[in-house]
Amino acid sequence: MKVLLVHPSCLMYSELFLRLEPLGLERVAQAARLAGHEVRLFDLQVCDRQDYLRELQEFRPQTVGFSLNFLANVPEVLELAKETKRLLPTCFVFVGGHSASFVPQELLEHAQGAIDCIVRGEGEPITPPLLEAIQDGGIETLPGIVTAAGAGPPPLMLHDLDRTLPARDLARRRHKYFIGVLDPCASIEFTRGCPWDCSFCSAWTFYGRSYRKISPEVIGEDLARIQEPNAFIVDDVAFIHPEDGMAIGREIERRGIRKQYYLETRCDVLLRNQEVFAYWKRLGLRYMFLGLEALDEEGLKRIRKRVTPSDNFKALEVARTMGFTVALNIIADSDWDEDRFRVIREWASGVPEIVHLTVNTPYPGTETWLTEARRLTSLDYRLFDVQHAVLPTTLPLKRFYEELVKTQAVLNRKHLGWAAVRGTFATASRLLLQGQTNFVRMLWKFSQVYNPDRQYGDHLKEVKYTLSPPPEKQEAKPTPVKLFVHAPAAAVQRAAIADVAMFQQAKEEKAQ
Ligand code: B12
Ligand code: SF4
Repeated sequence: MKVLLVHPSCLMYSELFLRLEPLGLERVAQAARLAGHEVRLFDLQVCDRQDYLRELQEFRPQTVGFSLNFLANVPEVLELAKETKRLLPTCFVFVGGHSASFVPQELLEHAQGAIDCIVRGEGEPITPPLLEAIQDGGIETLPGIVTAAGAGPPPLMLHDLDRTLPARDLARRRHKYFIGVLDPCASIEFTRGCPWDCSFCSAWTFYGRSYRKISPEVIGEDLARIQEPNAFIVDDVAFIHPEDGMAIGREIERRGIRKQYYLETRCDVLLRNQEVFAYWKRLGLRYMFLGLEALDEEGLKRIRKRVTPSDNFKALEVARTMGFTVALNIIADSDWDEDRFRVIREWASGVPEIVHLTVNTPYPGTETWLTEARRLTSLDYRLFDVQHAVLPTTLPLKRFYEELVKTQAVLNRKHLGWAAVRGTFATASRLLLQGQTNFVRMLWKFSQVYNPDRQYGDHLKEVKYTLSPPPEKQEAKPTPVKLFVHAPAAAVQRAAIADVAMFQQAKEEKAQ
């Protein structure tokens, strides 16, 4: 069967800082290919809509699968699905990915027949049986499949992550994927899931708070196939278990692989497993992203981050001493006033780290979706990208964006434009000579992307598709299982939760 797998275009964040290969889709593609299908991959982050329509005419796929990880891409995917059905009426259209898994019914309603089914949960185990059922019948009985006729059994969880290495060869224009100076940059997965349970996040609810690993040998094999000199490790929290980080590192050394790496982790994990991060520094780890989220104890407690401000600041010290370039995130609430923004701005100006600011956004699949007492001010999917305010702002909305962008601009002043050129002149010149322009282009784009008029103006756009609001009656604390896409094997989940308990205990012991 001819299968075309499609990733939608960039959101604000990826218009500027980075653009990464659609790793999940590449893994789904590989599963379909192993089952004998002819698969192509199309990424609208690096190709345009006209190219997509041409691809449809030329390849004439019998089935098209869209990846919908980001809620803000919903309207785009709905329009693409409709366009696809218009051009190829007999083509079977399906949609999978993180966000699609939390709002399957409403997507089918909006699509008015243009989407044949939604795939909830991990795509690798179910895509081959789905493609078979498209030909032979029985789609509605498959696990994780939702059609207009109803939902099949709960989704299957992949029990062996080693089996489907991503089909990287299917991604075109790979030179367009980058993050900062890591240009070009591939992506790689070491582990899947997160054992913590922060209330604003759906990474843990998607995987039922489980945590699974790819073996060091398979990671080594995958890395060895990567042509790019840089790799973005997509794990939610890298190196939770120090022994795994060491084993992967040894495999990389054994194979003589030399690359530069970027990863995301928690401050307490960095503090606890310093030797792993120091070892990885030697292996080429250069950048890390720490989800600080809040500077004060109360803010951290509210989102159940299970870390203290003092640990966060200690971790920053450790990362500085080790010589990493660190980016971190603070969540701005829509109730922030000028004073609050000023405090954050002053702090951001005084630290060497790259400080990102995102806006508190309740997403379907998060605990806050069910507990947030404030009513959403917009149900426009496109605004659910953590760069827009969808809760009532204390400041007038336009003023809120002015303060937000003024605070985000600290990053621009310190780390982009001429400030960046001074520190990276040799790298920038080398990249340009190699024909890699992503990094250099990024340096002067800030005001084009982050702009209060643009962000405010987005609220005034005509809304074609609206998100179903959260239930009227909010809950104090929903049972986690209510939020899960995957109900994990109890043993996997128990092991994951034990990890968090271990971190908690170590912290308490240290405090005594
Ligand atoms: C890596 C990552 C990124 C990468 C982008 C990767 C990419 N090109 O897609 C970067 C760093 C650029 C990024 C940016 C952002 N991200 Co992000 N990101 C992640 C992260 C940590 C891992 C995703 C990943 O690669 N996983 C590994 C692969 C193998 O899994 P996967 O992609 O989920 O695919 C599997 C399934 O979803 C499914 N599947 C996926 N597609 C399809 C398609 C079909 C047809 C089928 C059948 C199945 C299927 O099968 C795959 C294999 O099992 C997730 C958290 C998470 N754990 O999911 C957040 C996450 C997806 N990001 C999130 C957000 C908010 C953002 C930003 C908006 C943040 C910002 N600061 O602005 C931006 C937007 C970027 C954009 N689109 O332009 C939220 C999404 C919230 C939502 N509901 O919309 C998440 C869930 C994080 C969170 N804590 O809540 N992100
Ligand atoms: S630690 Fe990170 S990935 Fe895990 S639940 Fe919290 S925010 Fe989400």
